[in-house]
Amino acid sequence: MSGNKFKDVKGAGSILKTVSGPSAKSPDSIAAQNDTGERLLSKKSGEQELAGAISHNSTKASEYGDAARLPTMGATTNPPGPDVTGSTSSEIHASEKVGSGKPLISENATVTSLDRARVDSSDQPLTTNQGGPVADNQHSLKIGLRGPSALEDFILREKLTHFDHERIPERVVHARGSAAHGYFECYEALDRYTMAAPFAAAGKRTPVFVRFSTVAGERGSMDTARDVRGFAVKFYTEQGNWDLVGNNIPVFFIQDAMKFPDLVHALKPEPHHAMPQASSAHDTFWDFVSLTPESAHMLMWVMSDRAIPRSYRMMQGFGVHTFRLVNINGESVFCKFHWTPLAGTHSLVWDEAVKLGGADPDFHRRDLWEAIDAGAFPEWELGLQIFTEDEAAQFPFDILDPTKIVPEELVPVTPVGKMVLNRNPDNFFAETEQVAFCTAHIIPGLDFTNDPLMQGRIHSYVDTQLTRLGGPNFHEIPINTPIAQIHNNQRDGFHRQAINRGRVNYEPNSLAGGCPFQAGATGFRSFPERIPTEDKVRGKPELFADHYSQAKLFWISQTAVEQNHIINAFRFELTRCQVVGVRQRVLALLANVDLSLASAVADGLGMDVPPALPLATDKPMPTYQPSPALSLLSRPGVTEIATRNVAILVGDGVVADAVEEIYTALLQDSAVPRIVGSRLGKVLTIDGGKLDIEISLDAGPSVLYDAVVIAGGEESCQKLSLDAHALDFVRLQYRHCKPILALGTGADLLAIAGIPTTLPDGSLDSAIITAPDGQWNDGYTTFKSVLASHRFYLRETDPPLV
Ligand code: HDE
Repeated sequence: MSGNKFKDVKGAGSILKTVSGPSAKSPDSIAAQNDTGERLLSKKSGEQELAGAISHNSTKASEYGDAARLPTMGATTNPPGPDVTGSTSSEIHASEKVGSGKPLISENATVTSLDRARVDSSDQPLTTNQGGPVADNQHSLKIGLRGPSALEDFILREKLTHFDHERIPERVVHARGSAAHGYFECYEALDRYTMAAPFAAAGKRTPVFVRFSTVAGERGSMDTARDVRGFAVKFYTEQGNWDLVGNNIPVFFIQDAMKFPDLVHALKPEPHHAMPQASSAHDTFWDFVSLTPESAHMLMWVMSDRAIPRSYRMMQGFGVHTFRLVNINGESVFCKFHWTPLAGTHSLVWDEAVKLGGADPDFHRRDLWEAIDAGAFPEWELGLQIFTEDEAAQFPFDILDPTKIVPEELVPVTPVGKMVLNRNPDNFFAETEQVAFCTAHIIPGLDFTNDPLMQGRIHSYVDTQLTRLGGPNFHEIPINTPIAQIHNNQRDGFHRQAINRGRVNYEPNSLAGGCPFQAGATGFRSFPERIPTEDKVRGKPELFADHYSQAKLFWISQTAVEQNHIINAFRFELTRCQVVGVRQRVLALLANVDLSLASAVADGLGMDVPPALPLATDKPMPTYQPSPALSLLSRPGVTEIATRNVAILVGDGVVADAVEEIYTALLQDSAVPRIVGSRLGKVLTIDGGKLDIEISLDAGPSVLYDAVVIAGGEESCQKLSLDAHALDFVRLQYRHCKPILALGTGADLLAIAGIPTTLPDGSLDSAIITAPDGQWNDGYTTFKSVLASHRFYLRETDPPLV
């Protein structure tokens, strides 16, 4: 072997050089036979072998014409040894930092579970970010105890610098939100429709991270504003991440991405004085939407109780757009996604939502967190509306129009799986704030449609992260990494974490054996939808011009209670507007939806209904029969009282036995009782004992509870009646249609507060339940059943009596 001539010499020879080499000789003619030389030789000769194995780009011809329709797998060949595709032959040297010295082959170690990024500091001393121990965390370094601070104080400077940069831009919309981990479990394999990984087999579980949000408010705004709620689900599948970035309302305001910035500008606080926060109740919003009549349908939903959910756990979610499912044979059907909460759909009442904004701006965040930590895991069923292109062509609306639903009477919703949220995040910023949802994140088996709103979203969500998360490597932030492997030739950029081995960062290549090679037919392939010959054009299809028939459908599908709430919501919003012309235009829009609605709203504004807005089309529009599925009240969900908050009002002289027994009964029913009194500390019980107050009336006002129990005891009742907070408490429980259980003389408090025990029609208010102190069992059973149905709307009057 020619290398022999270098035997026993020290250096490795010319093979060490990183540039040029012999023209045709084998590389071993230029290396010494020592360890270094051997390693370099094996790497270099392996490279020659690899390059030789791929003589040409064998898939090139398949890139053209019809052949390109079926992508071919890239040419690949295995390297003769792991060192051949490494960056450096010195990688065998191990250390605590560089690792074992044994390269990880075919693996991306950045995609392992979040455990890789979790930190716990128990039993650890304080350090700098460089890991240096910090001796004193109380003082900056000064020249003398009363002297100036030293510039060299790198510990102070690191601490302040990090602090100074702790904020990132909030999301431009959906800034306020809360999230949780969980899983999706498939009921049955859906392979006849889709090869999407989460639907591959019955019982298959896919991890998910779900973020709920409001749209308009800033990051610190209140949870209970009237607003659409975001419902974004990230599925971590073995085929990559799939993000279903939906809302709790199945339609949208606009029909084309071009109008999104205008819509959001009009909705957000007005630009001159940055008011109002988290609210659509201002002129610019109503100005824009009344000039954008395609928003009529969405406005009906947003003015309904959907926009003030009782809990994230009690609202539906929708994918909004029509998507495609694609099976392994490349056959496709259309699909709409529906999430339905097993707890039923339930809402706040408006007066309560407004007051909650002050009493607990974190109401929904707290509710989600507490439920999950308590083991009452929120659950939703995923349902699909599946229909063919031919069926879609017969619908009286365009399935590409995001202002339209596909009524359930036309295409039923088929349940396909269940989502369970069973784990709160460890760290709000690292997970909930840094999670990056993106409509472009889809996986084989799913595809987009030409909905022009969706098409714009495919661009926007990646784009926005570049500013929000500081560059193109946001996919490497632990919450965003898939559980699937990531292998490509993207490199560098701010905050890059992956350390890619080897010198190859391009494709096609032979020097890395062609790797990573294109997946070909097993990779994501866009559905080859046929586009008829068309002109390039800016415009909308004709059916998009039907702005009102589904707004009407929504209106006629609501119960009387819900219709009243919608009327009041329009009144509230338009009252907050100042420009009469804007109010008038909204009334003119409503006149096209329903005259009784328009005139009831006008009545609340002291106005007459103006002539209806001109229609955008003179073509006849479809009429629909009411769809009961559109009423929130049609989905009561489970009939249990788990997680409902129940206040037990007590004062000195309370009959404690009954309180303690009811407290225990509520706990047994998995409800959340709290003993509420004028101030923290203890109250004296009627028999001389003491009872602990858990929260005071001012810190825990009525709106925080789903129901109240007024404890018995003459003195207790009298003491409470002297505290206006207690009187407010029971009045608001009444006004907000919540069940009231009064034990023994506790009922006196209701009379003092002026609460009627009969309904406006003279019949008994069956959600006001009285029971003797010692015999509360029957009363409790009735109380529970009213509480399970959430609200007793029969009590509601406009204006409220109490
Ligand atoms: Fe979004 N939307 N959106 N949106 N959206 C964002 O992405 C956008 C739309 C939705 O919890 C942003 O990461 C455009 C419809 C949710 O992190 C941004 C258009 C629906 C969330 C963006 C729409 C949504 C967002 C802001 C019209 C219901 C919160 C920060 C073309 C199907 C996700 C971010 C989370 C967030 C753009 C319309 C839902 C700017 C351009 C319709 C749930 O990229």
